[in-house]
Amino acid sequence: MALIEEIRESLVVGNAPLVNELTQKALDEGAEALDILNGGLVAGMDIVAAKWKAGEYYIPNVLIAARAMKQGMALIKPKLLEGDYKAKAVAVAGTVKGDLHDIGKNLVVMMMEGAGFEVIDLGTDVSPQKFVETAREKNADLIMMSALLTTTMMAMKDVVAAVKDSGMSDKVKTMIGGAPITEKFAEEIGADGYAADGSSAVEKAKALLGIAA
Ligand code: B1M
Repeated sequence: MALIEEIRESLVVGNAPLVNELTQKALDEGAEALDILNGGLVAGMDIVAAKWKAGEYYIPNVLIAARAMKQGMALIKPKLLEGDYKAKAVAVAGTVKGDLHDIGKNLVVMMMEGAGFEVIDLGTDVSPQKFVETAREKNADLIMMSALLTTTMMAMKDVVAAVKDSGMSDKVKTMIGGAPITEKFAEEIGADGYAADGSSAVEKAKALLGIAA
């Protein structure tokens, strides 16, 4: 099996040390960082996402694979930055103000990164101002909010309003998710999109930004 295919397969089974070793080997042998990214890491995460969607994989499988991907990414990132690699789009992600739950948000961030997006993760308890300021500073295309508490859901509305007030609505789309969130709630607060899980978040982000699947 070619080295890049081996990276992909090792990622699918979540073998982070092997992904690390094979990625380094591929770089040492002169493989292009972009080929490792697309053919190995992103392709591997695509398989993981499909397995998750099909119910073959559970959350721990996804987290373990995503961790393996992060290790490979850390090795190739400096090479990518030397070249003219451009992420599919830039997203700013965070759990909204008052909410400290981040397991689901981290999972979504990893899936987005695995799909080739650059994600600036602001962590938890993020204020509307912080979302907006960061989106402006990083010239982001998308703001991604997570909430797990019924008491913090409404903070999403404040972020949507802050984006509107900032005059960036044409440039920055908003997407929301989390256990208590629904499509209907997204419509009610004027968010551009809603996704139920990590793989649908990737699909929705691509659809909102007009990126080919
Ligand atoms: Co809390 N908690 N918690 N908690 N906690 C819940 C959410 C709760 C439902 C438990 C319960 O009572 N049955 C309840 C909320 C009730 C409500 O609001 N109706 C609750 C409560 C009440 C609280 C506290 C208030 C408890 C207290 O202190 N009295 C407190 C609040 C703290 C705060 O945030 N200010 C609290 C604290 C905590 C811990 C710190 C102990 C811990 C969080 C640790 C952490 O995240 N680092 C915790 C946990 C772990 C949970 C449960 C058990 C699990 C949540 C989780 O991680 N799920 C949860 C009960 C439950 O859900 N069964 C509960 C797994 C995760 C992968 O799923 O986050 O839904 P989820 O993410 C999914 C999707 O929702 C989606 O994709 C993910 C992958 O499928 N998704 C997005 C998420 N974000 C998205 C964004 C997108 C798209 C999709 O686009 C932008």
